[in-house]
Amino acid sequence: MSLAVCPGSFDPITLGHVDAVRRARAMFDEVVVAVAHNPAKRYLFDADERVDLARRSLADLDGVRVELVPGLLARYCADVGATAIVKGLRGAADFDAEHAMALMNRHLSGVETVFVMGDPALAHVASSLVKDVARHGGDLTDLVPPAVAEAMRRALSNSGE
Ligand code: COD
Repeated sequence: MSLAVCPGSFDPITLGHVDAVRRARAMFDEVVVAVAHNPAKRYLFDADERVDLARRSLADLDGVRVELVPGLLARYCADVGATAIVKGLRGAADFDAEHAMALMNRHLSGVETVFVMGDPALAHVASSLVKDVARHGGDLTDLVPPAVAEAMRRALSNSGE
């Protein structure tokens, strides 16, 4: 049984993430979407909310589950016997950011990272940009699943942003 781990912040999960998870599932028997922590980012949603939104957005995908992964991703991958980490790429900027992480994860646990090219129609979709669109009252259709759009509007109105 092959197992892929798709890690990310998912703050929040977007249609670009969903596309990458679908592509991972087409190659591996089972996929764990690992909601992890990136210290470089300030999050809109706490970890439990990010997990909940990811679960609701991926509920129709068989063989895919969502887990909160505190601590080192490489340790989690070794613990669960992951076949590979799978990351989506939008372009060269993503590759530059991912290259060192892939080498570090391999150094720490021996796990390889497999990259999938995302749908070019979603290449502009990033959680940070989507949050900016939401803050300014823009249309979130075609960017995030409907439950995520609703949660973003609520979170931003509660935070007064
Ligand atoms: N199309 C295709 N792929 C996409 C799209 C899109 N439209 N949008 C995003 N993606 C991809 C990104 O390229 C990335 O590969 C993945 O989806 C997740 O993106 P984000 O932005 O949600 O997540 P990041 O980049 O903040 O995730 C960083 C991690 C949380 C994975 C990293 O910090 C980590 O592994 N943290 C755990 C602690 C650890 O082990 N640290 C050492 C790392 S070497």
